[in-house]
Amino acid sequence: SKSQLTYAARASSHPNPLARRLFQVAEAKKSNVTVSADVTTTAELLDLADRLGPYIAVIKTHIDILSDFSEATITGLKTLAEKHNFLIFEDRKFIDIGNTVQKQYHQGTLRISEWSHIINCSVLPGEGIVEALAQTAQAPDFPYGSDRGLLILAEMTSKGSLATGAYTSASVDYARKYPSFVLGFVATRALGEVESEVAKKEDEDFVVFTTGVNLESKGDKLGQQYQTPQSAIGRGADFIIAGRGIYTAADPVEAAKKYQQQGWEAYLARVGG
Ligand code: 6AU
Repeated sequence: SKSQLTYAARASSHPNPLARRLFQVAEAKKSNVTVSADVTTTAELLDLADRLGPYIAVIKTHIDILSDFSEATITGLKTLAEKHNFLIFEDRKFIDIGNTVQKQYHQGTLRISEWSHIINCSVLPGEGIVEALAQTAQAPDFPYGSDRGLLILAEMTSKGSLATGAYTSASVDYARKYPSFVLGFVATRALGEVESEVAKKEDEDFVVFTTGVNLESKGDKLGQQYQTPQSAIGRGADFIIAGRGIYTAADPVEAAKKYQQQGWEAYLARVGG
């Protein structure tokens, strides 16, 4: 599968411009780390983004947990993304009928389409959610061009997750049906071999983001389950997402460097480098 190839090779061959950019950033910065910056004020978010920026490929936000979201949040994030060459992933997990998610994505208070390169959705509502988000992002008058993409939440890391079986298969089906907008998956493993109603194309190259990555802990009191960067990348993760393992560490910069180094070594081992 494509996970044996280097990020540079995948960057040069991938049909999706945003996936190409993602792999280029990873290669340039030698980082496959996404930091999940789950802090609750704009000042903390921008401070983390600036300090961790050099060591990460992507920053993942939960913009609706900020107590003071404003224009300054958007401007700050965009400026730091350019300064440090990282992409922004808003973890909004859209999960509704097409008409609603289009408005949540492209209008509304949070203006997600304006600043977030990557979004994610659940396929619980069915294929229509993917179709609706793709339609918005690929409309001729959409202002942000091909610089936007979707990850399908195909599995979850929480104990007792119901995102399994037919749900995960449907995630793969829809990714294959909308390859110009779907970058890949949030999942705990590569999904290329999952049973799917849609035939696999030979050059298929979905990007796998794996969350629930932590070097110090096996889980939390609310059902989160962790694995290490090595295990995640061994199972097929292309990008590892770490939140509390980094931002609650005594020294978040040192922690980010440690995840960067371990994530990169695991990637090199996988591609035989
Ligand atoms: O490292 P943590 O546990 O502090 O944070 C994990 C982050 C959180 C979750 O909302 C998110 O990853 N997450 C997701 C995502 C990214 O969609 C899916 C999932 O199954 N589990 C999970 O923890 O911001």
